[in-house]
Amino acid sequence: DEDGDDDVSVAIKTRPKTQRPPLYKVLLLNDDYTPMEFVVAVLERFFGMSHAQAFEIMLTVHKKGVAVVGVFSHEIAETKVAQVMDFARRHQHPLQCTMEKE
Ligand code: NFA
Repeated sequence: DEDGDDDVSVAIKTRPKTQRPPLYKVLLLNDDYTPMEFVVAVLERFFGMSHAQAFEIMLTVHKKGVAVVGVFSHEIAETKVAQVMDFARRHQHPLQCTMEKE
């Protein structure tokens, strides 16, 4: 080149920032009154769990106080929470379901 120096090139890999939408954990909370079988039915109906899976997660909530029952987009998580809360209310159980950003 013009000044006589040698050109030395170093290739640097750049990673284009791929945008992923945030995910939300849907949580089920324990209480003293909702029947265990009702919670199992909720997990089967709204979260597509097998009976065995649902029973296992229900027991985790019962013993630990809370468990993550699924991870979804904001819109799907909101829908799940609304479905569970509505189903519980209609059956007059105090079961609580919430969501939080992962
Ligand atoms: N703790 C409730 C009971 O003993 C069962 C339950 C489990 C409620 C998970 C809410 C969530 N009947």
